[in-house]
Amino acid sequence: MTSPVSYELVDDIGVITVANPPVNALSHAVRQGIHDAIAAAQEDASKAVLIICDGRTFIAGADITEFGKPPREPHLPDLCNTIEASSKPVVAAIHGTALGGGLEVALSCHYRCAVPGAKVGLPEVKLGLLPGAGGTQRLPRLVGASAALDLMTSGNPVDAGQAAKLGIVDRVVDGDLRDAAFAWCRELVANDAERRRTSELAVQDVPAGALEEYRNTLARRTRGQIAPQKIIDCVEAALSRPFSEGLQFEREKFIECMKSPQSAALRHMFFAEREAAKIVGLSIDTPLRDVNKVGIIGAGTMGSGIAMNFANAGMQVALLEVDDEALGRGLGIIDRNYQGGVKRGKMSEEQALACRGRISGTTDYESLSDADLVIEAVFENLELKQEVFAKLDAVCRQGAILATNTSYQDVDRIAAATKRPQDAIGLHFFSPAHIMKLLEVVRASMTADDVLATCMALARKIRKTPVVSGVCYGFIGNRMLGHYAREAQLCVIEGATPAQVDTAMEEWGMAMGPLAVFDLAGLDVGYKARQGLPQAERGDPRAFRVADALVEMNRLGQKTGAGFYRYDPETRQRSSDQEVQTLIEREAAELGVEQREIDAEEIVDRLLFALVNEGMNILDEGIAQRPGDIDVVYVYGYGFPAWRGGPMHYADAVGLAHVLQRIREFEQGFGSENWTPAPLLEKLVESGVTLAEWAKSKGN
Ligand code: 3H9
Repeated sequence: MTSPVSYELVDDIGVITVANPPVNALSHAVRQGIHDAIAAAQEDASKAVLIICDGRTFIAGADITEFGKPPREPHLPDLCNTIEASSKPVVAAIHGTALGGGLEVALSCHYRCAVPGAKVGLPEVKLGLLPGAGGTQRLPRLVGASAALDLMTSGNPVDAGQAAKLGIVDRVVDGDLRDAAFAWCRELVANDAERRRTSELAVQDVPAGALEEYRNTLARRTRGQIAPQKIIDCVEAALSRPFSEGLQFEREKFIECMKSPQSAALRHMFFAEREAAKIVGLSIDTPLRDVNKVGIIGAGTMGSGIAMNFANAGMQVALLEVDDEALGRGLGIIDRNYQGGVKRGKMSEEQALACRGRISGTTDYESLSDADLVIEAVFENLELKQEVFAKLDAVCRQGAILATNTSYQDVDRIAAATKRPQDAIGLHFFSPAHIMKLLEVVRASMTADDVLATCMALARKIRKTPVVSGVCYGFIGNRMLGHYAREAQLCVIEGATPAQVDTAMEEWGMAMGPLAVFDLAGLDVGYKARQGLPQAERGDPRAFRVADALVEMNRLGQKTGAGFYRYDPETRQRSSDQEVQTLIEREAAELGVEQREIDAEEIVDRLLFALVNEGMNILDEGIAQRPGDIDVVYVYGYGFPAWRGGPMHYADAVGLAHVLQRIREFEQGFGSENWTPAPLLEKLVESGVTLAEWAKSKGN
């Protein structure tokens, strides 16, 4: 097999070229190749060595697919030491992204240059890891402990300009990178430049107490996660120990992280997110439709947020409302959102103006006649949505994509209101639509392949994470949420306080407890959705007694200052409310439910396993393509902690047999109406197969 690393002597420069597409990850063959090339350079006539990469990027890190497999020499930390120990100056020439182990290789070189568009960073924390090839020891020596901590605990990359300011790269070079790097190598040789070894630099001390303060702030920001704290441990070691000891310490901490369930969950999420973009049975060569002009119907909070996504990606947007007053309100929301973005430093004033300039308002359907994509975001009502689609059918050009942003309704029935159901699709955005990453792409029974492929590509263009869902009530996310919400509210009726339910879930890792989320979304939203359903389809009537009563008391949640909680008008801080407690006890008494103590474990298991059980049904019915897709929906759309890996990965992690056992206990205790084990779960447990194995066996 040919090596992905080549070495050649060009005049007196030894050139190591890495060519390991797609991202030049440091597979065993790459590590071996660089190791051999450095060794060869020590013996030949080269006077300097250049490490450069082919393709779209410099080395983007260790090869994540090798994690968990038996390690093979040369190990990356040793390779970095070998590079640094070279008797000839080594220069890294960076383009694209030098990430993780890739940056660690560069930090081991004696000099670094980069093109202006390059980015560098240590994103290991996003995989539940820490830089494990000397990064935690070399970066603080190069840029100081404080900047190194920020880079490593955020995991966010910096651009070449910032990297130069920080001292990570020495030169930002214009023009052809190879030519510029060559010229620099010659200059270094001519000047008999020293071998600058980062490991030999002294670490700048930090003020007393600064690390502890950093630790505490980070503990609050990254609640429950172990890798960020271990990064601080390593920086502490860099400050207090000789380099070699620091490196040893880093190795131990890296291995601890690597073996942790948190890293397994985050690595699962890394691949799940990328897998979700792939559609089973759809060729990657499916032609795409051109989308330059987008129409949005309905300028409420949702429609306005959706419009901003497309404008931010450079597309023209026409926002349609029934009259000028409603239109003015919608455009006002957009103005305020852009002003907020500028204030928070998310975009410059000029960028905001340019984006806002791409959005025009209209009250006339005719002005959508040249749109390439129209998304309706009107009130959640089937007849109304069908009416809108019929109007679109009349005015839109042939080939335009007609999308509905419905959260629950049957996309097939909406599509049937047109004579072109093949052009119809669901695009379910999450609120606030200009911020939330998730986009459920609902494939209706007649949706054409090129419509689906175009929407998946478009999602990436507007920086969303798309997941394909089949048609069913609530699609993947909200259908599962119904079961989670039911259990949360039943726990309350049975004796847990709203605060106990929310705290249990938040301590477990959810961004926000379920009842606080309902208050945030508005209790009237669920209320109206329930009213729109036939009685038989509303679910367990005991579950919604309290929420319905709160709506009838005009306690709609945060927007009225009260819902399951009372809210401070200034800080929006929630506090428990005796009035709600009295209401709960009264409803429980009327239902004949004897209230009892419910511990956090029961709350967590009931809520999460209700999600998992319905997730299994969704997989069995083919509504979701694979378990990882469900995990992406929950992590990107519902505040599920990424370090738990989404509900389906979590089920695998705690063991499907345990999940089934708990569900059977709940079935015994609470009845089979809410708790019938999903047939797929029973089947997997019976055959001793994990969900991940099952997905793999199906080729997913
Ligand atoms: C590390 O370095 C640990 C060390 O400190 C210590 C070790 C001892 N490995 O994202 P894309 C695949 S931890 C294997 O769609 P983009 C990816 O799965 C690592 N495969 O492209 C996808 O495959 P497919 C630290 C990888 O242009 C394909 O490449 N580094 C890796 O949107 C294209 O990826 C990181 O965490 C990898 N490292 O974005 C960087 N990276 O086509 C992780 C990607 O089959 N990578 N693949 O679906 C990224 O952030 C992005 O991929 C990158 C490109 C920005 C580079």
